[in-house]
Amino acid sequence: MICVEKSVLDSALSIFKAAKTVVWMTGAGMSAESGIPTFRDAQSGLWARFDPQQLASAEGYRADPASVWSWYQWRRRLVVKAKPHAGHFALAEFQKAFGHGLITQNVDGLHQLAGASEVIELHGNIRSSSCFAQRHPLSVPMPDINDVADAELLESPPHCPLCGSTARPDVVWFGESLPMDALQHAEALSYGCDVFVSVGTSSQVYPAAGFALLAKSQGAKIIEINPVATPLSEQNDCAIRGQASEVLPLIAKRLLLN
Ligand code: BV8
Repeated sequence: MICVEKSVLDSALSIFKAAKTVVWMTGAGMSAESGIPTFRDAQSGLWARFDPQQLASAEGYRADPASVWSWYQWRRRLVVKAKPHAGHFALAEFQKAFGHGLITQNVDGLHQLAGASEVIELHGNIRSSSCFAQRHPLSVPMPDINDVADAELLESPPHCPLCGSTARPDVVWFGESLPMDALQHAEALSYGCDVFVSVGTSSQVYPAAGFALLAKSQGAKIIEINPVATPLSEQNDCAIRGQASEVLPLIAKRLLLN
């Protein structure tokens, strides 16, 4: 339990209360407390046992489709078990009550499960699949909720009935371009906001990590919610060193009830 200093919270709240347009951008740290490992946290992160940069790439898939597909099936089992936490619900409330923008790097769909309607998914969504060669949509059901999430389980990807190519998740891999609509929508929101809040991201993956800098370049205030500092921290107007599931409801209590 990380206690947020009252002075820091008050400073963030005064920024929110003076704001006209607020944009939130979340990363893997937003889903950590829902049981989905982050990419970088040493003790449980995806990097700890695998090299996501290798596995989350077309080269990695070409080299070994079964291992990459199995890694995603392991992650899909964690996603199917994951529930949104109080932080996800708080962001959905900010969207409903104040029209705040919501951009996510996450592929787990937890923001939508918490009731957020307009979610800009920069890196796609692990819940849907398509074929590697032609991107024909494939319906590959999410694993059963009782499936054991076994990272060692090796399974072959299903084949596309149209072209015979094998299945891949509908996420954006390293070296792949982000969906143009998501990119343009995120750019427009970042360009036009006067407060940009970064939640649970190490701010190391681009172009996502660039949106806070774009907002800053237009005069927006930057708030960072993360237990630790990141490369973005030197741009912060306010850093709340805490966990998403604790900090966001604290802000919601003060913003929504006043
Ligand atoms: C592209 C889907 C171009 C897959 C992911 C400059 C410009 C453009 C590109 C680049 C560039 N420099 C380098 C690149 C290449 C690359 C890149 O950024 N590499 C990095 C490693 C340097 N970018 C790309 O390849 C992008 N593509 O630009 O294409 C192009 C142009 C033309 C033609 C062809 C290509 C594509 C990047 C998208 C990759 N896909 N995800 C999948 O999920 O399998 S990225 C993936 O990693 C996640 O989606 C996420 O975005 C990223 C991990 O970052 P975080 O979310 O920040 O997570 P992380 O674990 O790092 O940090 C968690 C944080 O949470 C920590 O700070 C921790 O302290 C905090 N935390 C922990 N617990 C909590 C918490 N915070 C709050 N509460 C808690 N409880």
